[in-house]
Amino acid sequence: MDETMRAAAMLREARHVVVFTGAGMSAESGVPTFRDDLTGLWSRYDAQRLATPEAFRDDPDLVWGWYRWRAARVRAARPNPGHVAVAALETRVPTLTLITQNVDDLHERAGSSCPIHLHGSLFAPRCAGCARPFPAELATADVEPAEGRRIAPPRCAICADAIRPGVVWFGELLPEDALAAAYDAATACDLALTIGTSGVVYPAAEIPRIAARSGAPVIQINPERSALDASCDLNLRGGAATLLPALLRTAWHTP
Ligand code: BV8
Ligand code: ZN
Repeated sequence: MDETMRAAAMLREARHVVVFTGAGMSAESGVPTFRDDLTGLWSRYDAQRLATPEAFRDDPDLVWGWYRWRAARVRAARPNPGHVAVAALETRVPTLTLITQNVDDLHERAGSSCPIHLHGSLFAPRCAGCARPFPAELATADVEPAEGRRIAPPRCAICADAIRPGVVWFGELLPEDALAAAYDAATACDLALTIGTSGVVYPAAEIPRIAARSGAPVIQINPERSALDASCDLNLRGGAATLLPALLRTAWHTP
């Protein structure tokens, strides 16, 4: 039986599936990944330098401009067939827990009901001082973002501190409730899919490894090798936008 057939059989039998996604999930929507050599933000900007509280403190306009540019790229993008397949999977398996490292909203726009965002969202700005949420539409009211353009962040109406992106930066703690829910699901599931992640950013990268340690088979979808290969029972080499729809078609003989 070929690997897709084996994966499809496991999917059909599963009662609680965890789907864990990374930047590669959105690559075929044209949203740059962090590490992919061709489009990886990491190679075009020093993402690890920009995605930190220190960078925002030292140069808020550069960092805010970068996130505004990324948010505009996501708004211009559309969910790809991989996102649509993940949303469709919700209606196919008894319980599905979607856990994403991504800060885009493409899972939601594809119809996934409640993704767990471990690293926050591009569309939930908040005050860097008092943490009050800031209306996303107000955060984009001024200049048009452009690659490399500095944009001064708006100020909080209550405490006058700078508005910051609602993402988790390197060196910042992940949202406690999201991480706890993700750990619980990874421990309880009987099958995990890890899709489009290099598996090197912690503690998120623990999720597929917790599923494996808890006895669930783990299936990876990634065109390249990743740090998760050794934890996976099946490594399906290919893009999410192609392999995920094929997997569902094989599992449920849908067109
Ligand atoms: C923290 C939001 C406590 C911002 C992001 C051990 C334990 C705990 C912490 C650490 C640790 N070791 C190191 C750390 C520190 C650090 C860390 O993990 N560093 C790494 C670089 C080693 N972790 C943290 O700082 C975390 N905080 O632990 O707090 C603490 C506090 C103080 C001191 C210590 C600990 C916070 C991490 C969150 C950072 N924020 N995002 C933003 O987006 O701007 S992470 C960011 O990078 C993304 O969100 C994403 O999650 C990550 C990149 O990972 P991937 O999603 O895997 O994407 P990547 O580009 O790497 O890979 C893409 C994959 O897709 C590739 O494999 C490619 O082959 C594949 N692909 C490409 N095309 C396709 C495809 N797959 C399928 N289909 C395709 N078409
Ligand atoms: Zn404030």
